[in-house]
Amino acid sequence: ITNQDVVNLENCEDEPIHIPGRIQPHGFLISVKSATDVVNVCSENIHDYLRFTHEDVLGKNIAKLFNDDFLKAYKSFKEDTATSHKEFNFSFDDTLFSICIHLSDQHIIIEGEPTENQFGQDRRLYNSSKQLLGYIQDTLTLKELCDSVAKALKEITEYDRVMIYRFDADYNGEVFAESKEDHLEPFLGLHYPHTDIPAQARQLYIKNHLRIVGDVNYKSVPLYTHNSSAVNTLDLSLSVLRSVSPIHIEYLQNMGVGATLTVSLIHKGKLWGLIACHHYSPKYLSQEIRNTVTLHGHFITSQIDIRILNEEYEIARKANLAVDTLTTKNLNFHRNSLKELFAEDAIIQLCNSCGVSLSVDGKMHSKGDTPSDIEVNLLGDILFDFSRNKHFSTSELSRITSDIVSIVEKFPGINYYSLGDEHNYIIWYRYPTLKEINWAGDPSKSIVKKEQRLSPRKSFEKFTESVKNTSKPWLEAELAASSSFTNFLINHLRSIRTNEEKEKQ
Ligand code: BLA
Repeated sequence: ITNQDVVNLENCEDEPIHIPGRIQPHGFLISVKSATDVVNVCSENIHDYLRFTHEDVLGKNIAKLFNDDFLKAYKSFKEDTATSHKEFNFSFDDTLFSICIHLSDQHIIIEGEPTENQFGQDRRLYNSSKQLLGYIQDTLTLKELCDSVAKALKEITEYDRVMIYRFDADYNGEVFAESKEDHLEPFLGLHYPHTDIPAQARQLYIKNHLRIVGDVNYKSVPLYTHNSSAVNTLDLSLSVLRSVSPIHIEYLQNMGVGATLTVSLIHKGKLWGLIACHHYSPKYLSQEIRNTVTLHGHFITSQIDIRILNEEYEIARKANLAVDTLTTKNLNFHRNSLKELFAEDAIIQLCNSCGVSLSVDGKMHSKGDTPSDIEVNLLGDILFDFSRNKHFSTSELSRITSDIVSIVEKFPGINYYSLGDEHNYIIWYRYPTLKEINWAGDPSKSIVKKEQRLSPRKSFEKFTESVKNTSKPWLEAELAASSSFTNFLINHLRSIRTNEEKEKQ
């Protein structure tokens, strides 16, 4: 990622996507001032759906526009301060609408989309949810669960492609699971740069969990206030019809997509990923199916911790076993006892390293594949300063130093603990894993500047990047094991020194 992109990225993030002043055309929107019940904003297309035009409704009290049944629902929403969102089906002039009401600052926003009475759908949705519980019991890893959910959602929603998209720590993403029509090329395993979904969009998706673009080629509908002047201050963050960013529309067009559905996967308050669905022609979804997709999203996120724990459990068990092998040895309190510890393979296995060096008062002990003693001494000094005499681990040593090229290249994984001062420390090492990342398009060209306007990339052609000089990351369980062994070592060294003091006297 170059500096040029960083400049552009800030611009991408500047787009105020929550106040577009426009909606998608597959429904109408009116906004009512909560204090007065007077309509102050209306979409231009309301006449496509209801008896009146936007001029008819603007400035009117809502009681003059709708029948008693509707007003009852409106009032109950207004009075129920615990609910910020209400959905129901309602008929106007024999047309059934799916209605969403929510609060936006001082406004009550009412959105309506024509919907069909889908008899028998309840049972179908119930069955699919029941199936989901089955998946939860039958699948072990998070990956397996996501595969099953993608498959189930493809059946329920009938989108051409359903993906579970997962973010890394920098919000680059990867298609983690996918279910698609056979004739489509797979996106599974492809990576997408963080610039594809700018920060303000990710922020919005934490508040509003579901978005639909019904027809990528739609013509957006303006919102008007009194005197038919355009409105671009009404906050549509929680609106279901919000018109999406034109830059994102261009992106979808470049991808050849016709309609999308996206559901946020939120874990511990952060955007963990997205359920991203593509269709290659326009597509709309009933409220019931949308809710089912959202429910599936919750299923996934509720399982993240449990699944990761399952996967790490086995690693933790082995690591603890290795630590036990070492700490339950019957050691004497002389320096030669360290040799005994270093005779055990467990000392490198406890955190799945390829080697370990221990410096005690400047004397080096090592096991497995390690740098030379001279190199370790240099590294020890660097890590002592960098860690401020504490603990430091990395899978990419080159991030903190390029001084010792041979170590940076051969042992990019470093797990360091100080044992009190610069002459006493332990370091575990890891080899590099040559990693290839397949990007959907060159990530350094993810933003194009065209006639002073920002544009997404045109090409999603596979671009392979080799990442060198990184090891596998150190897992929580491996760090816990090395930390616990280090504590044992600190106590053991203390006993040795006390013993030496005694023997001197
Ligand atoms: C939004 N970009 C998004 C969204 C996705 C992606 C999923 C959310 C849209 C939604 O929820 O409907 C990206 N879509 C993807 C990816 C895949 C996919 C990675 O299907 C993978 C298969 N986008 C750019 C550039 C800019 C940009 C350069 O590529 C800015 C200059 C902006 N993307 C952008 C904006 C949004 C967005 C502004 C918010 C759209 C909105 O909600 O209004």
